[in-house]
Amino acid sequence: MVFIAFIIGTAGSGKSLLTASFSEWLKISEQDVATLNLDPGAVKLPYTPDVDVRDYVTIDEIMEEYDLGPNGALIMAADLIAGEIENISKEIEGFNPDILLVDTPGQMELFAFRASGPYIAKEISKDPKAIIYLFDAVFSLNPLNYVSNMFLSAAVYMRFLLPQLHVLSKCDLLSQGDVDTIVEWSEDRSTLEAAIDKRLEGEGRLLSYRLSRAIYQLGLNFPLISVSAKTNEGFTELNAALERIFAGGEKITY
Ligand SMILES: Nc1nc2c(ncn2[C@@H]2O[C@H](COP(=O)(O)OP(=O)(O)O)[C@@H](O)[C@H]2O)c(=O)[nH]1
Ligand SMILES: [Mg+2]
Repeated sequence: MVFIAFIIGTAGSGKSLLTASFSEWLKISEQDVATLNLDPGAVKLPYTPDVDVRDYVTIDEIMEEYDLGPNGALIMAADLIAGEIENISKEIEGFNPDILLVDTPGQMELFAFRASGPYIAKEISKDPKAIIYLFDAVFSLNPLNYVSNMFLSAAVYMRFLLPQLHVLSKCDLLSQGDVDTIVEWSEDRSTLEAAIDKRLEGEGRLLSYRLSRAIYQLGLNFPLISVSAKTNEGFTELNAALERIFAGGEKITY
């Protein structure tokens, strides 16, 4: 059985560095982990993926072959990956890890908001899967940005319908006080509403208020786990949350 965690978030939210640091951390904790890069557009990765979609699909070749620019080629690549999923699955089976961390395309919409992403997530294996959704800490410090990210995470949830963990990434870039504030918003609606009230105005305030209410009412608000892929802060909590999803709180690797 391979437990699969897809790391999803907006461009630059820290997916690739989290894949790198968290997989190293899991290895040191003697977990049997492997990494899969699903970003065909990645030029340089901070880790060496065990399985790499760039072995199957490369942006330069698509640009050349179909006479496309980089954006068109990225969209085409996202769809072409779906056709390679059987080969990718076979490669993963060869590694047979206990847990697989999946680094998804830089631009989240290429994975989350096209038909191919959920198809890939479904077809990659029959084993248990989860999503780690990243909230960029610096971006999320503004209540309006925080609420728009809640909305995006809810949209991702709706697309995949998989257990979803919510992570506040890059928390080393904020003061502990600011990290605590954002985490509190994710746990206690009244603190978020107070911040919206105090720091926003006009239509931005009204929409943030109503949107956050709707997401809370749908039960699509999840507590944030604050992590840093630079300092490894929060990895123990992230690992414990994954173990709760995958192994009922037991260790994943014995
Ligand atoms: N300080 C800090 N920087 C980070 C962290 N995670 C990622 N970054 C930086 O943010 C940028 C984008 O990260 P990357 O992992 O490539 O984002 P991706 O587009 O989601 O894969 C890079 O310059 C990373 O070095 C973090 O936890 N702390
Ligand atoms: Mg990346």
